Amino acid sequence: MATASIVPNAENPEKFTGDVKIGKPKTTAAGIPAVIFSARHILEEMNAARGLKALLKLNQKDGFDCPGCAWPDPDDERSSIAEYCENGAKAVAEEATSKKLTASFFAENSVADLAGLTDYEIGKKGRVAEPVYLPEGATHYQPISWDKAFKKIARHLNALSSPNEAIFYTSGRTSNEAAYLYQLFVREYGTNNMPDCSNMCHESSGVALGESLGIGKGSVTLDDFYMAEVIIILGQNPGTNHPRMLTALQKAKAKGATIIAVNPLHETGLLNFLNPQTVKGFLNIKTHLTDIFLQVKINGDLALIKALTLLLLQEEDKHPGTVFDAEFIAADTLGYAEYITHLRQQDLSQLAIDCGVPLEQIELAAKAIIHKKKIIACWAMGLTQHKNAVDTIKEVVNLLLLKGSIGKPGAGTCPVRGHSNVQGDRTVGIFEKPSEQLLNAIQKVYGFDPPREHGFDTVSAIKAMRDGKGKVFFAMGGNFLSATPDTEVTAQALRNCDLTIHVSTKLNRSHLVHGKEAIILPCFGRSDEDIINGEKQFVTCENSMGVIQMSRGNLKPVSGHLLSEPTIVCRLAQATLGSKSRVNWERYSQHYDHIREDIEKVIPGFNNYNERVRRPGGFYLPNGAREGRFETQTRKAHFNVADVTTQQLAPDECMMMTIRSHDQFNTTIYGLDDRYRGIYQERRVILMNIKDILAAGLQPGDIVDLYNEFGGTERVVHKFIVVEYNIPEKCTATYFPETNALVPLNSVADKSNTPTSKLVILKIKKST
Ligand SMILES: Nc1nc2c(c(=O)[nH]1)N[C@H]1C(S)=C(S)[C@@H](COP(=O)(O)OP(=O)(O)OC[C@H]3O[C@@H](n4cnc5c(=O)[nH]c(N)nc54)[C@H](O)[C@@H]3O)O[C@H]1N2
Ligand SMILES: Nc1nc2c(c(=O)[nH]1)N[C@H]1C(S)=C(S)[C@@H](COP(=O)(O)OP(=O)(O)OC[C@H]3O[C@@H](n4cnc5c(=O)[nH]c(N)nc54)[C@H](O)[C@@H]3O)O[C@H]1N2
Ligand code: SF4
Ligand SMILES: [Mo]
Repeated sequence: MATASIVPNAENPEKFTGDVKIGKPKTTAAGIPAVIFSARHILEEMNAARGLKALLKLNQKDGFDCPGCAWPDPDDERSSIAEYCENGAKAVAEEATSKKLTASFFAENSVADLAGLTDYEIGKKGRVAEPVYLPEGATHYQPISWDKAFKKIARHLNALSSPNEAIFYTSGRTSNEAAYLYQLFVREYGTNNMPDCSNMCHESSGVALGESLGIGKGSVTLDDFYMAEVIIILGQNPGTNHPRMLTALQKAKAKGATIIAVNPLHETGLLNFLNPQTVKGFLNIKTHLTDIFLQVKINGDLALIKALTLLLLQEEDKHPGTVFDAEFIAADTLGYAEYITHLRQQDLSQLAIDCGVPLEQIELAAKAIIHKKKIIACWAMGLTQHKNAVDTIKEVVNLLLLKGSIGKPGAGTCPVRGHSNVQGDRTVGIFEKPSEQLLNAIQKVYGFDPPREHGFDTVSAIKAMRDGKGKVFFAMGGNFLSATPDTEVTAQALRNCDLTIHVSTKLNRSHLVHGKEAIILPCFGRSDEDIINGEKQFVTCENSMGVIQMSRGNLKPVSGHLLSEPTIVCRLAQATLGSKSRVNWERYSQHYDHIREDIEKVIPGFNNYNERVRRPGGFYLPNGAREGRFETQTRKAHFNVADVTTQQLAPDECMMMTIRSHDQFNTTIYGLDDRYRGIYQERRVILMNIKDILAAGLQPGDIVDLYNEFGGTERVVHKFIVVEYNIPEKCTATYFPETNALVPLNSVADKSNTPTSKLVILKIKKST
């Protein structure tokens, strides 16, 4: 059986081609090329009829929710032919492919053979078409019936000395219905070990917003964008990761908003936009999006925001009552005086040095904000995946609070979520730290005692498996091995397990680095038609702005052996819990309306769920912060005081952020090009400032190895090509997941425990 070679190393996940082509970064996003690229991806994976059938229902009110990101659909006008972007089309192509992996594929290809492929090649293989099982010591996955698979898993789960030895991961594509049943099963089985992708994603936002504003979600709706005076976009690359956000920004600009972008890179999508769905776009008339671009150093954001609030304070001192919203601050917030005292101790020029942005530019940004009252702050992974992420996000909130820019139209917080239902999964109970309210509701409705002890999040789950405390690993979607930090450690952790199980649509590396035994359970994706007892079922999702909508796939599944995620959970629960269970799993599996009837009883905000979700466009969940109610313990919004910390670097060290290329969805690699950044045919690149390249005695095009020594352990990845790029000095960028092996498991954000994937200390040495 293959072992060591399976771990991504110099050759994996992406083989080093050495064949990089460097062009000029693009200055305009989308436009006609985007339309052409979408079509190409669709046609590579399926025939035109199937492709068209899928695209015509993508993001339509009677169609299915895009399996890409969590950006919301417009509440009102939707284009009837193309309410999606290039990356949405790629996500559909990836999922709705007509290629499939049957028993003969697994008989012909050993696990070791498959592990030798790149992630790109693995993704191109097609949908997993039937359940497969890898017995202990075997070299090939082999077919297994659904019944036998469930029995095997149940036997393992029931043999554990404690339910806390099992770990149940969730990725963010799972529907509300599946996620709700999954957490219910896991809790009735007896554990809160429910790590999810959110632990690596917006957990820091959840913690920061929960503590400061009383709700761990954003407060704005899409309409707020069109009323905003200023939109600040921090640590986010919407042109690639939330492309339809550009349409919202374009509309906001047309209505007079000023856009400020904060990013170490001049990301194309923040510069100019050609909307292929408008006449202007078609005629090549672009919209200039960002008015003020602040090129911060990696993790310079806390210092930058503080510099902005200090400049606002100076103006308020000069003209009292003209800058801050005194009435709002007095009525609705706590901690203002302490924050102002702290601010007065700050040194403006030091803050400018700390964030790496010239003071004149910060002053320009302050000027754009000073007399504005309707400000929206958007952010994503550039803020959340840092040691001080929670404090940085709270500093963004401080700015909004000073301006009274929360709880009113055109203003508020907008953490832009990643996976299409990551927010919904959390809403319906996927959380290793469940609230007492949730547990009490479960107890009341079902009559069993859910466990109260908090469970493992992603990082602690890896440690538990590494240390032999986690023995069965079950994943509802995702690609745990490649998405998590410290790849070698995670690989060993998974190998330590007795059994690893993945409910998946596509083959990925987590199926190839496995426990002693392993099972893959193939499921429907968003685009698949799901018919039970002759009736078409639908599921529901929550987007980044708290709208619950239905999603109904319309494509014939590639295989008759797939099950839906809700059905898989019901059958797993029946097999594992048997007659002990207090839940009527059979009823849930007969019609998803029954699941929603009970979600309504357990989760606040879902009243009349079945009726309201059938209305075109769905419904908004309640949101205190949006309505100006702060559901913190004090019933007030909280200012937060946090000092700026700067990274001390030795002369031969620099900082590395791991980012997404334009041709991937997380660990799914669609292609090897990063079109907007002008990098083609090779993912093993490191973007560096020319001064750093020369100071290290290197030249662009050199091949280097990357080292991290956090905690006294040496981590290394080999063969990366040095690319000269417009990035601040001492800052570098590489693609996720190739460099996850360098992200230390123990380097995490305070409070949220999110791996610090945007700041890894690096040493760079020429490859020998
Ligand atoms: N096509 C596509 N869409 C996606 C995804 C995908 O992989 N592909 N992934 C989905 C998921 S799960 C998520 S979470 C989102 C991710 O969406 P993003 O957060 O936009 O994704 P990243 O590539 O991680 O980009 C982070 C951005 O932050 C910047 N950055 C890094 N460090 C810092 C910093 O210290 N300060 C500041 N100000 N900026 C910084 C980087 O230059 C980059 O522009 O996208 C979702 N949508
Ligand atoms: N270094 C570094 N690491 C990171 C990040 C980073 O920026 N830098 N970002 C982090 C973030 S923000 C996130 S969200 C995580 C992502 O972590 P994950 O969510 O675990 O990873 P994905 O790559 O999104 O998972 C892709 C797999 O999900 C399965 N899948 C797709 N659709 C479905 C479906 O409908 N149902 C089921 N059951 N399975 C499906 C397919 O088999 C596919 O191979 O990665 C994190 N890791
Ligand atoms: S913006 Fe996101 S949700 Fe919308 S079509 Fe594109 S990938 Fe899909
Ligand atoms: Mo994410």
